[in-house]
Order: sequence, then structure tokens, then C-alpha cells
Amino acid sequence: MTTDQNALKRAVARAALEYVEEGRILGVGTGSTVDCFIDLLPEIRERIPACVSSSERSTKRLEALGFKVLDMNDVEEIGVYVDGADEIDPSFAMVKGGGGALTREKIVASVSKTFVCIADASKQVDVLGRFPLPVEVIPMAARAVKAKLEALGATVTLRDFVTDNGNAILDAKGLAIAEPEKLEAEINMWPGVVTVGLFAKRGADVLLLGTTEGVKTFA
Ligand code: ABF
Repeated sequence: MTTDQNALKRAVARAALEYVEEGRILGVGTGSTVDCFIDLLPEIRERIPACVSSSERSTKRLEALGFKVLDMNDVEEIGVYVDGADEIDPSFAMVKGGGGALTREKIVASVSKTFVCIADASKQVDVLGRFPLPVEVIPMAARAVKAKLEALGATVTLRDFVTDNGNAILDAKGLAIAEPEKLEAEINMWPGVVTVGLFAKRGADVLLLGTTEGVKTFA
């Protein structure tokens, strides 16, 4: 990650502070851009009664800064969910999961009113798929799901990683995902798939994009 990219991440993280709603539970994603966002939250601490987190990584960071992190089952509703992405297309569909937190990210996003995506310009693509598509699977199903992804034309690797949920992740390289919602629905149906890293059915509502000309807001 170049210093410039770091600066872009910090800029979009700061821009996201404006979307945090006074007195509402804040949904927090995962990744290096979200880390920048978390590190800025003490500046608006009084606005945030508690958070719901999408990973052990984010939970640790939030608690180290003194924020209360609640179990999602104890929360009525979440106002704003702030999270990064590996790729985002013009329809605000995303590839996510490079950080391995795709399942809990998708769960928290699914109950949040507004999904604010914070990303540097390198994440913006016309067609999803340049970034290897992560698929979280029950470990026993890795081989079977790998074969199905290969049948779609992907080159698939098993990530040397265990998710917060104790599962495995396959990374499928070489897919050109022109119809993300369709592919998301198809892969979701495969036995053993826990989550596919396509956020298309429920994409972002707002995109804060870090560019060399400053932060651009798309909604
Ligand atoms: C997270 O944001 C993951 O889904 C995705 O991999 C990550 C992008 O991370 P970074 O901000 O470090 O580029 O939500």
C-alpha cells in the first residue's frame, strides 16, 4: 500500500464521520480503510452509544478505543454501516472479502438502513472480477465448491486462513462478473457455501471515493 493510497483511505474515512447518526447504533466493517475510520471515531465519541462489528479484528480495535461492541442479536436496528470493498462497480455492487470478514459484513449490512462504502479510487471498476472473488465455505465442501467455481472458468485457490466463523475461503480468479446479482444468487445456492463475496443484492447506498482530486461522493 503506497503512502498516497493511505492518504486516500484516511480522507474517505474522515468523510464518513459525517454519516454517523447521533444516538444510533453504528455498524462497522473490516479492512484497512475501516481501520482508518475506527481510529477517527474518538473525535465523535459522544454520538456513538455502541457499535455492531463485522469481525474480531474490528471489535478489538473498537474496544481498545473504549467503544461498546454489541452482539447483533441484542440490537433492534442499525442506522449506518460503514465498510470498505475490494471492488465496486457503477451499480454499487461490490466484491468484498479480501479481508476474510465477508460473512459477518454481509450480515451486518443486511440489517443496516444505510451502507456507506469507503474506498480509494483503485477499487472502482466497470466490471467486477479483476479482484479474486472470495467464497466462504464449510471446510468439508471446499473441494466440491472449488470444482464448481472452476467450471465457471475461474482459477481457484484455497486461502491459508480460517474465518471468524471457523470456515475456509476460496478465492476465484479470472471471472468477469457482468451480472453480479445473478452470480451471487447462483453461488449462494451451492451446498457448503456460507457466503459469496458479491454484495449485489444488497449493495452500497453511498460511495465515498478517495481520489487525488479529493473525496468524491456518489449516492
Ligand atoms: C472489507 O473491506 C472487505 O470486505 C474488503 O476486503 C475490505 C477492503 O479492505 P481495504 O479497505 O483494506 O482495502 O470490507
